[in-house]
Amino acid sequence: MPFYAPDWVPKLPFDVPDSIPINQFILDENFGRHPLGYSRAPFTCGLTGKEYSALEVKERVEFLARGLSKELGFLPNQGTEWDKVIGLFSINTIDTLTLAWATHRIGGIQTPANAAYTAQELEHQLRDSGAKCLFTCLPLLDLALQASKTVGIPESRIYLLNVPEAVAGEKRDGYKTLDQFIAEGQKLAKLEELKWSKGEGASRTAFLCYSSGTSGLPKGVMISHKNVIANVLQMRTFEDPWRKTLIEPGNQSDYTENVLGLLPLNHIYALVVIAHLGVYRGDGVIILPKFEFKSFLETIQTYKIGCLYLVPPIIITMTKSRDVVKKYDLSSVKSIFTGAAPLGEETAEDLQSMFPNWAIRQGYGMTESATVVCSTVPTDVYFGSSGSLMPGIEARIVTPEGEEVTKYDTPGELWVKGPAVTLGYLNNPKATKETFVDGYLRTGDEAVVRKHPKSGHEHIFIVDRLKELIKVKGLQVAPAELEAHLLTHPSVNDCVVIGVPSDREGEVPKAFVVKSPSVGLEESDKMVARDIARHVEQHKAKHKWLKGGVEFIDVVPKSPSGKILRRLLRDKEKEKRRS
Ligand code: 4UU
Repeated sequence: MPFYAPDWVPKLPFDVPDSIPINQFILDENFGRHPLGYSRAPFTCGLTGKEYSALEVKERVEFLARGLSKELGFLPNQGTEWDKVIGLFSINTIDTLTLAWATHRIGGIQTPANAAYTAQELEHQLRDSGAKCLFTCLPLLDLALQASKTVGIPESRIYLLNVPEAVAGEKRDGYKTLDQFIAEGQKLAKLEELKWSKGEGASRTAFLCYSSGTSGLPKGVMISHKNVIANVLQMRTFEDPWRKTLIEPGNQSDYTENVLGLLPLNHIYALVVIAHLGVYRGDGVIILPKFEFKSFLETIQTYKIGCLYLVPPIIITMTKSRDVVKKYDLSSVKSIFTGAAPLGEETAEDLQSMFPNWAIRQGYGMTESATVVCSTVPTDVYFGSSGSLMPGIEARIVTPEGEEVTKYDTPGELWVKGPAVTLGYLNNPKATKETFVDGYLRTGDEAVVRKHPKSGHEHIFIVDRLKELIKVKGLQVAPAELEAHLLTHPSVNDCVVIGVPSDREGEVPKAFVVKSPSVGLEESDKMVARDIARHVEQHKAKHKWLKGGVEFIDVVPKSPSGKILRRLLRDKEKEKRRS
């Protein structure tokens, strides 16, 4: 028995367009977008105040597309999108989406990498995606050069996005900037429009974001133009009815507001929800390149931000620093939205006690479902819940035995179907087949449906994770990736990595290691553990470090078929923490 969006959620106002690129949907007023001339500046830098109006963004996208086309020889109607993959490795900037949309304008793909990556991690994505060039920024230039050299992207194809001086560091000449592309593009002839037949928007990849899915190494998730357009339309339709009620009557801005653009734009949450949905709706996205508590609070105050898009660790920082938070005027905030990892009920209550007027909302989504599957609404608050399904989504809860759950409060794996479910993993038919089944995405998350005690509405609760994935501050850490890396250390004979609870970060990775016989008796466990942890620190992004520790075991518990029994270790660890 599948379930759907509840009755109070409006139906989608029109069929999801499937023959246009994302940039056209987001920036063209024909598709129900807020009139360009009247909306807020889509992107404003929270540090410098520099902004581009909607009309400027539209123009810059067009000029940048011309410049890119000339430099790289990428023509809108020539070749496939796989010949035109453009890498992005940057902190958030006010140009990040201009670059994505210009890439789409010429029928290309953007593959955005996590700005916290090491050169080695970036290298994996660049090689796997077949990126032909890389846009980066000054603070990350050296890492970008290192990675691109190894994969054969020439230095002449490394380009720079502008970042505020405060975070840029030393100036470096010799790399073409996004503004130079735009200046050149201004002098070039108009490009041909993309000529797509019906359905092409549903089959052509627009973004290639990396996710490890239910197991294994990070894989390229093929996100189509239609996927992003669909989710923007779903969220807008879902949110509009009550969002209008949050805005004061008579407000000329027509229920648009400033929203916080702090979360990394390479990650699906910020990419689709903050940037695409925000700009489509006419909101102003206030971009911050990194999290720094005081500048975060100052930015909310200065730009009178109405909606804060957050992840649980930032909320915890706020609730644990009441005195600092109180010094700022955050009265502009009407709602906060959190996702990417579970928000504990107690934390939600703490935050609510600090700000009784704020609507605290939670959303649940995945890279593979690009993006939001369900979310709560301010009119039906239920802490711990991930809310109701978006319009157009069909969901099932399935037990490990393959039976469909029909009762409340009974756990099973959440399966979802809908227009934003992505095309699968690049070059990985096996993983695609396992995860995308009969049009459904198997989320690897365990869910239950509960009835709201007062309203009686059905709510989805994500209660556990069945897949291997670890979420640190909402960011993905793939155990298989760390395990493969640990095995390259001479002291490691076998190992398994699991996530253990952390107050601040949600979860952190912990390694269970079977020592190699070559480890000398004179070496203390502490020294060996330290050395193993350092091996990770030298090669992996900070959120992957073994903050949960290294514990030595005699043997990795495995099933008769050789499958690692992670659950056994997780349960043991939970027990240990309880006692
Ligand atoms: C418990 O994290 C994301 C997407 C986050 C997102 C998207 C739309 C949040 C709010 C929103 O509206 O994507 P990935 O691919 O990095 O990680 C996906 C995994 C899920 O499978 C689940 O295990 O992250 C976990 N997750 C959550 N878990 C995501 N949101 C939640 C949540 N509660 N609210």
